[in-house]
Amino acid sequence: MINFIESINTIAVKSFRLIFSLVINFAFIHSFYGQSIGTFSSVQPSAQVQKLVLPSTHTFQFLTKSGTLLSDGTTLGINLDFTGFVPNAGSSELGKLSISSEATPAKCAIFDVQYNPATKLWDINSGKNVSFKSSDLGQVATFCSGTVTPNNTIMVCEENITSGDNNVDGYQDLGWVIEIDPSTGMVIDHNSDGKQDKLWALGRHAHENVVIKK
Ligand SMILES: [Ca+2]
Ligand SMILES: [Ca+2]
Repeated sequence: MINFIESINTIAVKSFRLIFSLVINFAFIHSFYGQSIGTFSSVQPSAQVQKLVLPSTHTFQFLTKSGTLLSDGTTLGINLDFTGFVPNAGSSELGKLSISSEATPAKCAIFDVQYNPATKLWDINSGKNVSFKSSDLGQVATFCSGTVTPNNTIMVCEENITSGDNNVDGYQDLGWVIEIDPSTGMVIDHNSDGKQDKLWALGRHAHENVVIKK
């Protein structure tokens, strides 16, 4: 628990998990580059409510929501969780946005996004879900938080260690980290055998998140 005082606060932000099938304050992400994502004026203390309460220093732009039809004919998942922006060539105004779903089976959608300086709004395309090959990975479930790596990839974390080896590869299917290349929208094949991989070497447990130190 973090106790805030009524003043300017600076915090580290793990993820924005909004509880009503929702979406993303991408203005936060943009403000990350302009000033600081974690610096804000306190909101007034109140009872917990089922709505998004923003400090006066931040704005909100609706981008998408659970159930939205994507360009591949699938839909954006439920229980949206980790959201990662991968810049295009270092740009703070053009890149890929990944949105994970903490559900079973889990999903991760990749969108092209671009900031419009004239309107001060983000344009978002219709996106598509990453294809997780069940023959390679077995099941995928409950992507909790994750990270954007220094290599401009996305790591998603399974917070689920239910036993089972559906693809009979000798590995329990669930409880791993998975790395995705947002430029291709594909799970990375780390050993070049033509099959998608989970990151076995990071170990199997209920992964909440992953942090990479350069
Ligand atoms: Ca397996
Ligand atoms: Ca492989």
